[in-house]
Amino acid sequence: FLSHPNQLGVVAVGFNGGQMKKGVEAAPMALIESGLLVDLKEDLDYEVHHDNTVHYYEKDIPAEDPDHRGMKKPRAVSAVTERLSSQVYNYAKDGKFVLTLGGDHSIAIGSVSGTAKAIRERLGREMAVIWVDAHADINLPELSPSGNIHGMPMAFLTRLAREDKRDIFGWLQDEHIVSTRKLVYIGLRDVDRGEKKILRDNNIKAFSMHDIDRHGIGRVVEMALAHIGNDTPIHLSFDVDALDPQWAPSTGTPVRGGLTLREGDFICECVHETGNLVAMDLVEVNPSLESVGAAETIRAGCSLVRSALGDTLL
Ligand code: 6HN
Ligand code: MN
Ligand code: MN
Ligand code: MN
Repeated sequence: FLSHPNQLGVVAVGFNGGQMKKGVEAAPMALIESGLLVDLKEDLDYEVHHDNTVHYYEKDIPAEDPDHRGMKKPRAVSAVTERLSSQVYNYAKDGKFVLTLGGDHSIAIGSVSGTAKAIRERLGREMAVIWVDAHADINLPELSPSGNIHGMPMAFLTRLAREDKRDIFGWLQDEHIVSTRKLVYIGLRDVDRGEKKILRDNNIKAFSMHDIDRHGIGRVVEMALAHIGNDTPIHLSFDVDALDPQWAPSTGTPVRGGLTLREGDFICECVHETGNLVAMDLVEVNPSLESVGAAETIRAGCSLVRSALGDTLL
């Protein structure tokens, strides 16, 4: 599905407004400084397109941003993701692979919508999303326990949550939307009550840690890919908190009992092997939390990205 499989567009998104902890905005710089893009160029032979900027979107963030329907910083998240959506779209419409480095997971409203629109226009197809996360991030604003928008991106992306105000996600159009049938979760273990009902009522495919314990990661990835079908473009949205805190302690909402780093890499490798991957997000690395684990978390993040971009041993 890529017209230039060796060309990679990178967007570095230094945004933390989808949740309350500072530090996650420093992740793109930390990932890049640890050599991620150089590795992709030199070891994996990608032609990397990057504006050599970490975007903080200061000019897009409004001074006044009162809560709306329980959402915190709704206009800031909306403005940043609207901008990001067109940055991602611009790479994806040329047939380049798009890598988005977050930032908290609210930014997926921008990255996923941008890819979805480009894939519709370029190929006339609906893309699938594989969401690897401890959390489902599909809270409706009214049912969210926290009001943090990083717990809601999939609700807006599927239109289960809707808002008409242009400056609060009203910019999301039909071409940005992902079907609930084309969404698959892997790694879930902390899903809110309202989210469980949404997953059930909409028949959304979800593989929890329980499923991984029961079937093994190999079988789970096979089932996830079978659900999507083998002729569908894929956007992989990887929240580093899907990994167990043993491997990725420096993240805002850690949950014990997660994936090993190898299981995370394995998911990425298998998705790469399909040949259908068109975009990836890596989000929720927060180098300022758990200072002892920051370097390890950054290394884990780099490893996941390299795996998704085809870094296999042989
Ligand atoms: N993330 N379900 C919780 C909430 O506040 O809605 C946690 C969300 C975490 C979001 O990790 O991207
Ligand atoms: Mn998430
Ligand atoms: Mn999460
Ligand atoms: Mn919870």
